[in-house]
Amino acid sequence: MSKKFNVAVVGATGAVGEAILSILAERKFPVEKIYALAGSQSVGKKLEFGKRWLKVEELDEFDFRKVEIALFSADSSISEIFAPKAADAGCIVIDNSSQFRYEEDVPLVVPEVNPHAIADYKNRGIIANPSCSTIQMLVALKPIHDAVGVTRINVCTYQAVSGSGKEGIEELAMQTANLLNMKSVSPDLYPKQIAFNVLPQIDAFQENGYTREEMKMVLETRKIMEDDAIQVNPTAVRVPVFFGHSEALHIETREKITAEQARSLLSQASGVTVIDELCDGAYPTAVTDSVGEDAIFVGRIREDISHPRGLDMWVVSDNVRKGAALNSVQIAEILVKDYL
Ligand code: 3JN
Repeated sequence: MSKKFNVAVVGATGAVGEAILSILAERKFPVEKIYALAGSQSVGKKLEFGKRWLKVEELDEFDFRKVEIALFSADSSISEIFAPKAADAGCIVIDNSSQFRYEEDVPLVVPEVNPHAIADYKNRGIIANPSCSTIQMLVALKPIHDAVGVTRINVCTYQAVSGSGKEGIEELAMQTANLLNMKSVSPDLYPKQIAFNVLPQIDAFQENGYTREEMKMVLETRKIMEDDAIQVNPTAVRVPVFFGHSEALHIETREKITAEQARSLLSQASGVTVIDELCDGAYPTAVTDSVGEDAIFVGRIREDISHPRGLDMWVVSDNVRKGAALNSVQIAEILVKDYL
């Protein structure tokens, strides 16, 4: 019989935490015991795990010696304190926050792109999960980078409110309901009204004029692709969509690649589904194609008429699933298969 593992999910009551539990059950991850952990306000709540219900336990009081793997999907301030604690207790942490992503000895992994980096979990006992907007972009670009070298990426994102967790979903739902009922709204989580609007800001502004979300895409792309020469120029935008991030990518490559060649490469790539024909609606959209799916979807592949080695494409993905929960579970699957 194959080995089974004791697993903890930290931040289990959040949008990503709940998705991690459901994906672990759905993919039959070899779980012996599973613990759902969260802050004191959630203790005693019940969460679904396959056909069972788990009682939420308090993170602060949990003894990480009881588990071999911990999947964290909490604030970076929680990861900062508890991930090293868990690693010191001998547990391997897969962390969804930005806390450790840019530390040199912590691997930052997208299984379709750099699965070999998982081996470096031994350095600190921590593996970092990239941000959702980076994951879907790199799953689409890796096959092209391997074939012709991507030198520059201009990207504009259209990110769903679930990227901000349950509070983002609540804010869009409340504002939409209020406005449809002729009531006024005032922003709370987001800096401006999100319902029926588009906000060119995700996360805090940095000194260089970009936002933190945008700079995450720059730094993470170079680390995951293991190529410090890749130039990335992002604009990250919040849109009034509940689930599914979209991205318009405009890339420049070292050698010319035709749209047809790119379409063919991407059609064979792992984790990618291409929907791309020159007729109405023959492209993927976040809501109608990506939600609930493992793959990222690519369409609108075309040669850039303004650049001899430019290529454009449209990429959509379920941000809570492949952008966070599934990517973490895929890392855990490789970890137990190849390293434990
Ligand atoms: O807004 C999105 O669509 C993605 C947001 C991710 C996010 C939100 C708050 C804090 C992160 C992240 O994963 O980078 C963090 C963080 O850990 O810094």
